[in-house]
Amino acid sequence: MEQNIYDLQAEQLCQKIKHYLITTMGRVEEEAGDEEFYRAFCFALREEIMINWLAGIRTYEKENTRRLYYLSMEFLPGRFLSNSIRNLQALEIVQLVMKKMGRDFKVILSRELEPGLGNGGLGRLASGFLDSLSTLHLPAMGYGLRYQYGIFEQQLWEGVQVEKPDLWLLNENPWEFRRDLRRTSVQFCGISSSEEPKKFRDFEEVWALPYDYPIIGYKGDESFSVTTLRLWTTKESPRNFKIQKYNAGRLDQAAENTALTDVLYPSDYHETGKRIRLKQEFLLVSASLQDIIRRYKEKHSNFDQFADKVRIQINDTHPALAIAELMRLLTEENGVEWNEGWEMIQQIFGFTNHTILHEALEEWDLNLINYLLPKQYRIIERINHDFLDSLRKKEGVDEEMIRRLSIIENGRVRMSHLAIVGSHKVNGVAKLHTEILKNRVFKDFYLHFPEKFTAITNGVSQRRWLFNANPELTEWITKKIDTGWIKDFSQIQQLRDFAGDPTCQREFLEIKIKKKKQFLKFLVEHGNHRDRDGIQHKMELSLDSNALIDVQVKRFHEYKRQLLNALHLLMVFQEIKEGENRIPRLSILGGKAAPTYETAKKILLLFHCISRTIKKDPKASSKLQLIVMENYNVSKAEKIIPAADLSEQISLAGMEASGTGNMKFAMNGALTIGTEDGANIEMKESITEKWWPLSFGCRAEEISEMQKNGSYRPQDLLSHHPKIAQAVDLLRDGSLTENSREQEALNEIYYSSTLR
Ligand code: 26W
Repeated sequence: MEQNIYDLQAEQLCQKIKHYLITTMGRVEEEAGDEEFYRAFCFALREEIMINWLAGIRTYEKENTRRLYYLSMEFLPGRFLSNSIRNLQALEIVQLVMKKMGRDFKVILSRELEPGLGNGGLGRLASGFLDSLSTLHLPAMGYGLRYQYGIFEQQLWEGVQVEKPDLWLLNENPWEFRRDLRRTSVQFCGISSSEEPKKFRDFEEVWALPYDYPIIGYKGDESFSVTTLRLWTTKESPRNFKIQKYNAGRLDQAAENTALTDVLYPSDYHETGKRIRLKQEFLLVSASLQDIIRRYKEKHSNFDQFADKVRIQINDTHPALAIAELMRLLTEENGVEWNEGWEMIQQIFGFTNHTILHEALEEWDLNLINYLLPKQYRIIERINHDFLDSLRKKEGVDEEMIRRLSIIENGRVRMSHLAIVGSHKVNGVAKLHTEILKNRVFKDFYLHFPEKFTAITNGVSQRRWLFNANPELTEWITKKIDTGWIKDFSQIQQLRDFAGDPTCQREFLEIKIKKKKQFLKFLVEHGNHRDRDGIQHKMELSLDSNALIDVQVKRFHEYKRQLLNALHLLMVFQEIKEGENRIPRLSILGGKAAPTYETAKKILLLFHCISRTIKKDPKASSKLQLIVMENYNVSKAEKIIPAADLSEQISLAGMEASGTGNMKFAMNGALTIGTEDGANIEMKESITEKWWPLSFGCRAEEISEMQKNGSYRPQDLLSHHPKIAQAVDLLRDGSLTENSREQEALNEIYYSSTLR
């Protein structure tokens, strides 16, 4: 009976796919390539979710519920198709369709180019939230930018990072819906006259056009919800092109606004201060807020309920201008009084901080803001003025304290201060991180507004990282504890009852081996390395699934300490050469370096040199292999993480705000080697010390101590540990390099890490 229903549904889907092939691509089934088939398949599947998508929006409208809006400059949703099929519990039907139509499901899935509209953790977190909000049927929406080019494609030419444009929009994208009716105008610049200071003229108008993406929640036993991710673009609005500038021979100026959403800024942890970036941030903020207000006004004739109906979360300071822009929209365009408006603002906004790195804290040049956003600048001035006035009324606040708290200081606008002042809650992304915010980074704010600060530890979507990425382990878990964990991950605790059972242990290890084999197969089929001219060559594996798979995948950054991993590999290399018996180890490294981050790029090059050196040594290569994976992204993560035995989370304590890779590996059964940092600490707490065998490095307080009293002396370390010294020496003695460019890079790493 059930088989018949499946068969019928599969047959219907087949008909729809054929229909789309013909009507949208002009192709018949037999002649359609994989790319066309992929697209037609998505179109057909899309039909199945439209009713739920619309119904959800209708319900929220009818019930006039409070809405949560998540504003973020970055989203990293990963591929849509596979995750959506799994969430819809449609895998069996789809597999049947593929069989009927003679297509290879894996090949079709891999046709999808993932939207890399983010740098790393912060963007992935934003997408994870949308997945959860959708699964939990909560009335929420994400707002971001539809960058024509997402995070660059990383190529490694003999270990040198070469950045190529990310072409995710090369073909028509079946997951996006262009919403012409929701087009919004955003204004920059302008001058005001002294008679009417609020009236601006000669401003620059930029049109933002939204595309909507359906974020499909997990279906479970009930029905599923679809949440909207709305991304703005300036590219598709012909009015943004300035023909007069073009005629005057200034193509750059003519196209500045059509190009505004062209590229994602690829420097995480580093604020750029660039004008185009400020324009991008304001575009997101202003277009989204106007959209939010429009939606509210469809239901209300005044703003009395606005602060009750709207909540806006700002993802780091990047959208913090929303505080000034909403204040302007309320008071200047919707007749709300200043004080009332300000009360509303503080109820509406929440602010999440994601890093304590000083270089990453956004500050804008006052003149730049005043020039590009004169209206908003005046509002910021007034907000700051009122804020400082209220502080002055407090006891014990001197002018030095005022300077430290001021939003505007020293010719710069401090976006984190604006965000804190305008929000009712400020959250760090793990306990330790929040403590550091309270006691160090935003100490003065915490002193005056302790009630605002709160810790909300990050999470990940078990649906993408376990349910979808590891069907074998999913099936095993579900056999033991049923499916409740797919929606509510706390239920995974029930597995404890099985942990000591030898049969369960064996079953679990069998699955791990299976995932390792699949990954190794993927490496053999797709893993290439490039020579100095960028030409790809097949990669050879010297180890098999018996090897320990040791993985560090994340952005390249000094605080993430990939360098320590490299030095450790050199030690292992030496030990094997000296005849020590070590278990075979396959070390996998992956991650992008910001294009201007020279040190990170040198560390990437070092890994290449180490990998090559090991490969050339027959004895070492029978026990050790290092593979640097090009262009680490969400899709690659889905393949690597289930196969890992060891998860490297070895940050400089205090610096990794939370970390989320740590959780993805842990839920796939890898052991963590980790610093007591970010969410590692809380993971260790809940796993308990007993089952956390691999703690690594100093704790945050020890690091602070060392920094305070200058007691970190790498030379002492080297003189006490000959094995480490021997490994570190390889950096400068020429044994890893083949040319002077490489040796210069390694020398720099050597001297900057050992001379202090
Ligand atoms: C201004 C440029 C810029 C862009 C992105 C500066 C800073 C960022 C992010 C804050 C970098 C980031 O992704 N931070 C990571 O956020 C994750 C989600 O909260 C945390 O798990 C990571 O620890 C944190 O490094």
